[in-house]
Amino acid sequence: MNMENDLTHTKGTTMKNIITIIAITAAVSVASLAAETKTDPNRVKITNFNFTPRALTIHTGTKVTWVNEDDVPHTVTSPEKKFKSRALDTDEAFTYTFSTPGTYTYFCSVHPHMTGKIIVQ
Ligand SMILES: [Cu+2]
Repeated sequence: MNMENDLTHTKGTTMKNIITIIAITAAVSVASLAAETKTDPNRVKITNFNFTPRALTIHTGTKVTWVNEDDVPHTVTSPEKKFKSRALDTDEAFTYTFSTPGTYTYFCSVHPHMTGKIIVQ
């Protein structure tokens, strides 16, 4: 009788520990997912002489951040002169807030074959 009680008690404790571990794991996954979503959406990476994503769709009033991850300077230049960054060195960023709907093309003035597009809705 006594032994049976002990066994039940041990089982209960183990189960509780497992549930606690699952709960902690779930919380950590949610946290890392939130961090990813937070850093990403309105960011354009400049890597390997490309703007990534090449076309980005955003809502009116959104601030877009370009980050140069290449080891050569690039610019973010609007052909209609709506916005123009200076030459961005490695890890430097340029931001612009799009307050009017429309399609905005841009290119790198150092490497004009590098082009991208922001679609503001
Ligand atoms: Cu460039």
